[in-house]
Amino acid sequence: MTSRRSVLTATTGAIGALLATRGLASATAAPSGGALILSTWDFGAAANDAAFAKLTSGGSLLDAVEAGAMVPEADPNNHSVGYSGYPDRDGHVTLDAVIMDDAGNVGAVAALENTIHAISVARRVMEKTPHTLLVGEGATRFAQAEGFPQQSLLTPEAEKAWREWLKTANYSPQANSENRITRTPGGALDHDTIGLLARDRSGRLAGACTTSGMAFKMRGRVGDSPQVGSGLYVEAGVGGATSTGLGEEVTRIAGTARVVASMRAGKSPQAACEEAVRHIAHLRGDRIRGVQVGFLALDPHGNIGAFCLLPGFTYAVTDTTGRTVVHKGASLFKA
Ligand code: SD4
Repeated sequence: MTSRRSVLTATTGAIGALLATRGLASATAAPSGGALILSTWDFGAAANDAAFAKLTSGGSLLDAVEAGAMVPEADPNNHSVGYSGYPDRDGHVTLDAVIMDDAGNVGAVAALENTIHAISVARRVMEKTPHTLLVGEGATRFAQAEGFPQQSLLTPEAEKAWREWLKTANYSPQANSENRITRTPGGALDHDTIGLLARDRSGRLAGACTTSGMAFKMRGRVGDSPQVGSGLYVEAGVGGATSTGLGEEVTRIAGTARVVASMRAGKSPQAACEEAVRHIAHLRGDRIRGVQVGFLALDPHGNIGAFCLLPGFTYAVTDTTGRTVVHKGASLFKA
């Protein structure tokens, strides 16, 4: 179902000035009801299919979101999740991931090296340690000790792009690189994150988020993705949310915790995503010109929300029959 409508009704202050110069997008309403699996970007479709297959073959919600996240992690053509991710500026591929169910069980890794399936290491952190997040060398050693296969994640293609980038070392993240085919080191290929939310027929929820973060990031940089309440948040009886885009802008507002808090207070998933995006614009004004951030949300009934700063964000929705459709996210700004 599509309907044209205005996203914002009243605007004031910094955001009002921004909108005056940049124009406000008309929105396409997110489809509502009946969604079982929801994930970021075009490549989310294949991940949703894997998650759906796992759910319908008797897997748990955690099994499903893990299986979904593993698809782009293993894809050598996806240059910023898992294997073949673009490295940091020192040439190291480092991965961030989080997995969470709606009972507050959560595990995460940040700056993990040498293991393709960061999401599975995150799950192992959740299941086998008293902690919620392991980082850097500690995360890498934990994965090794747990028997995860160790290998270099830097492919010749990603190394070539990094060496090309080193010539200018110009760091300028570009919006919507996730869906672009032509990619420029330091620009277009700088991030591809999958955030995935799933629900079962009884309304229980779980989510996963995995990425290699921004290409050519500073060594040690961790974005929103592995941080509970930024890249992912899930709460029983309320809903779940995940994010993509420039992680710093999500982290500074604890974006997905905010979306779920709005849902807890009675907002629909769509209204909750819009509120969070609007809040970033209000806080950051001109500093988020050209920056993309997108949120997805799912409630226990299968109602979804999707909203972003700039046009170009896409997301994949799988319904209870297993049919998957990729939609364009409505955006706050026209450009
Ligand atoms: C990050 N949010 O590390 C991630 C990047 C991303 O699609 O979402 N890319 O900032």
